Amino acid sequence: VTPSPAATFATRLVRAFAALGVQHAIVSPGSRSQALALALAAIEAEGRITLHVRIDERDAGFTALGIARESGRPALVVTTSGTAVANLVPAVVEASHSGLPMIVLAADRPARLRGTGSNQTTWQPGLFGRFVRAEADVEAPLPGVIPDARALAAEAFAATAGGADGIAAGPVHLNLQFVEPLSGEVEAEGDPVVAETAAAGGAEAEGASRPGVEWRHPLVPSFAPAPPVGLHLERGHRTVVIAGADAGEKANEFALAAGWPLLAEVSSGARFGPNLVVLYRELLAHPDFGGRVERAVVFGHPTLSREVPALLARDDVETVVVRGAGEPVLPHPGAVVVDEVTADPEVRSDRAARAWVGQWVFASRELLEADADEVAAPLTGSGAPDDLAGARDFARAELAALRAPISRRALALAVWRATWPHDRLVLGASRLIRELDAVASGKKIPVHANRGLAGIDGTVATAVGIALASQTAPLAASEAGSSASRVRAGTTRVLLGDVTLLHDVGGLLMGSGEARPRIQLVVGNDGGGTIFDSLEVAGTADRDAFDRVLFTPHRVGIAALAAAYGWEHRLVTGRGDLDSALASPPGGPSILEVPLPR
Ligand SMILES: Cc1ncc(C[n+]2csc(CCOP(=O)(O)OP(=O)(O)O)c2C)c(N)n1
Repeated sequence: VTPSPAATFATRLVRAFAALGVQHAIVSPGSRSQALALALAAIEAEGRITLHVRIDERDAGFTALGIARESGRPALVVTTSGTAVANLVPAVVEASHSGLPMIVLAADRPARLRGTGSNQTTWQPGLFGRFVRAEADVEAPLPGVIPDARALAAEAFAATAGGADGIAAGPVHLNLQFVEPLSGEVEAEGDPVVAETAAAGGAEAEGASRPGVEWRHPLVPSFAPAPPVGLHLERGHRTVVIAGADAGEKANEFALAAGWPLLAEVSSGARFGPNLVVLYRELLAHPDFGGRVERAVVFGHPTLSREVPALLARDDVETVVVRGAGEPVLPHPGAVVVDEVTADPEVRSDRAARAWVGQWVFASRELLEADADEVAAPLTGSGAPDDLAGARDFARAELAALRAPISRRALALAVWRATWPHDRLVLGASRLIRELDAVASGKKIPVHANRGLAGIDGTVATAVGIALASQTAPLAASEAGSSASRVRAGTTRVLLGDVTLLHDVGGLLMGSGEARPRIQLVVGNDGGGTIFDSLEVAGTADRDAFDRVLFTPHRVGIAALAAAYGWEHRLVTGRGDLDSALASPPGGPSILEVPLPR
């Protein structure tokens, strides 16, 4: 084994990231990236990082996204050169829009080979366009000239966390050129080059952590730096608080303190509390409610209704947008974007103000009760021992309720009921998240959904990342404990459509011998993408053409798919079995398939 500058640099780099607090790394196999992959395997053996192996880089990227969603910390994603890096684009773009950290370590061949037709070589720098907060093209480590790994890691770690000048967290791309020998012996710490850089301390100019490193800081215009702005709102305007995706609890606290109705989407993290208006869509469309709104305060990224964008587009509604993790929402040219918002506290004696919030909450409750689940609860018999007819009716009604087919709404509500604060709920894009948003009552549970761009891609891998991060205690807290003590309770339940599952079949594949988290994919199988049935085109287009290119029918056997990937599978067709199947999922990965009518 010869000493390898590549191995030395890779080892220093991954150690530096672990020292900064990175807990998870995802590796996809490849030759050019071997030094990074082997270095990670070595530090995992020392208990300093948790390593996950994914063959498909798309899934590696979304697994990292899920880990960041759940933990708030970046994971490392290691790929080889060429199309391998390009496969990270979907996860990187979603992470950018959602304001989530992620550190891409993309191996590359030397820069001089770009544009020469050299195998597996392309222009990797710039590949992620404006969707990375920072990008460095790093020349290959050579004997005696090894890039300063600690400085690189520190700069990447700071850039992915955002924060400076109001820039949101987001992905970072370290493009790492390597030449042969691509792996080998690791040189001891304290070699002359590292010592020399350390002695220079922080005196080096920004962008020159080492010769041979070129930093670029692309910017999404909407993330442009801006000085922090605060705003105080006075009482007296009929105001609603809107909580879109990832709004978080602060939206709830604000609505409560100010005494205003809270219109919180199911993926907002704020859907609970006394001011919650569950049927906000119906009320926004009503002239006595939506029609009377004068001011809206927006947290997070509203994506689930048509009524919220319609409200925010109105000239007679003053809109205040509170910046959060993701890309700021700019629904109207007159909208005011702030970093902090406060309001006069609710005054109990202000009857007009109390009536405003009370009307919204009350009307929503009334409507919800009127629209209760369509299958009635079993009748109660008289209980008299000789009432045979009554007992028979009771038994029949009970049986009918248990055998009743499962509607989309019943499925969504059953999943909501089964989920508790120690669990995680992940919602795929498409109909089921909207169905749940239409009816879910207030409940303080952790909900995740990739609503940055609302893609149906990467849902399984994102959820696996969330499960891995939520079911593993932080490494530092468990140093003394056995691996068993690092396992936390709870199930990650994922509510998704069949097409969304099929888009990310690769997400079912986990590295051999790795932790298999307790995750339950609840698949509403209606044989295609039925969301399009509700669009105008469904009524105007040729039926067969519509089905072929929009509905996209399939006959994939989900049970066989599950078996192929070693996931448990259960098919549930009646309501009687649904609650118990959701309440007691298997200990590892499983799929609960629920056939739904188109
Ligand atoms: C990556 C990506 N490709 C395409 C779409 C467009 N799209 C939105 S929903 C959908 C169909 C989803 O079908 P399914 O998961 O079965 O849910 P259903 O509509 O039946 O509820 C598609 C293709 C998207 N959002 N993201």
